[in-house]
Amino acid sequence: MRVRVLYLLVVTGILLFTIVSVAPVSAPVPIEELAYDDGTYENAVFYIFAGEQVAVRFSLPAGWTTAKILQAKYYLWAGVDDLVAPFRVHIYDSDLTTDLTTPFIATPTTNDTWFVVDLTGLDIIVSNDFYIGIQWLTHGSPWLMVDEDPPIDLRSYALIIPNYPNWVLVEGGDAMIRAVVEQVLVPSAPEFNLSIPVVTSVVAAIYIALRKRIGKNIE
Ligand SMILES: [Ca+2]
Repeated sequence: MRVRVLYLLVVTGILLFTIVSVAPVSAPVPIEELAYDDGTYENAVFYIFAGEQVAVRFSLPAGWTTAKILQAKYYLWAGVDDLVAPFRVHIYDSDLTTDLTTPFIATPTTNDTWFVVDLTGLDIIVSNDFYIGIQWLTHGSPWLMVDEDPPIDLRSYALIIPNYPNWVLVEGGDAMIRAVVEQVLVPSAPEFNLSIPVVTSVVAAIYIALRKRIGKNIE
């Protein structure tokens, strides 16, 4: 009986060793900042009325099928009013209509630089293009800066009420909104090789030795 128990323990050890030894090593999850501006502004969206919006369309990096949106980044300026007023954050699906999360108000804490909105806790998962938008709550503030250097990526849209009640493409520049995304990797099924033909460890060596002893006992 003692030999059988010992045999069982050793076999269990071998299986665990095998599973651990073939388990895939987890690689760092890729994170990328999606940007269509060059980081310097030449113009701005300003004197916008409350309720109006600007949004930028983002595409996932090549080879990515799914991603989690970690941050929305807005390059804002206080402008002549010396005020960087709160605004409403919109994350839209690829139809530029469906909210991927309930719109919420963000209060900028910076001026003339990137204001980062943390989205990690909202668990926004996308598998297609998406939009990040700003909806003004205060007339004229904040200013959203615009990159007018070529190339113009034609990804910026504006909803200017009442002149343009539908979204229109902004052709003169790239609104300075960026997205930080993390790739969502679909785990592949681990491949276990349970045939252990080669003695590659101390445990395996003990196993072989015990098999010999057990064989002798049986004989
Ligand atoms: Ca520029």
